[in-house]
Amino acid sequence: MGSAREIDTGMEGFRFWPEALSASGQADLLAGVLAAVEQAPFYRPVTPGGRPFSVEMTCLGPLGWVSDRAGYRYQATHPVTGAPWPSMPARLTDLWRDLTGWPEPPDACLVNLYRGGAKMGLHQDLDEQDHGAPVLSVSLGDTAVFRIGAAGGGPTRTVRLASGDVCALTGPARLARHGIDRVIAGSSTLVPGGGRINLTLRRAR
Ligand code: MD6
Ligand code: FE
Repeated sequence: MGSAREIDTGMEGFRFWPEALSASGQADLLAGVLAAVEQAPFYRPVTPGGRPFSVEMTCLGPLGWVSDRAGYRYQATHPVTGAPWPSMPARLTDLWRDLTGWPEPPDACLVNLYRGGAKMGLHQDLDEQDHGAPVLSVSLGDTAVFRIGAAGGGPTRTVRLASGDVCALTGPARLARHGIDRVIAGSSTLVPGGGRINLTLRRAR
């Protein structure tokens, strides 16, 4: 992996690259993502229990993560349009290669949009086949208060994720519990219409 700051989360493997993307790098990446998303509009999924997420979602790449009454899974098509997910911008797959050093490219990128008080409850990323592969997270727009704690329970701590920050769950932290407590509205002007966009790159299969 590239050089990262190790944050004391009580477990090894949470890696943090503050300001990994310059202002122009953030703008270029966001433009690429928003262009792709024109073919795959944000939608609001529901949990298996039928509760709508406060976060809006879409995906890029061969596979996308979806949630509905039938459960959580990866699938090759957008659940609303039925079309294949658009491909990931090359700068995103380059970032994965440069920071994770993982020998295979990501095959799924979940795009989360936080607006108007949206947040995400504590969860583990468990739907991927190989939990040995890292998950890489790129933050764009408003700063988020990210909460993380060990898989088995115990204390959690928070880390602020600002626009251009990148973090990864690797090794023992790969199955950490994590979520977004809140997003600080108005802390960035990057995302048109305001809010935060988070990209998580994974190896789903
Ligand atoms: C978010 N992130 O930042 C939610 N998952 O909007 C995640 O759920 C996440 O940041 C796996 C690895 C890193 C993450
Ligand atoms: Fe997650």
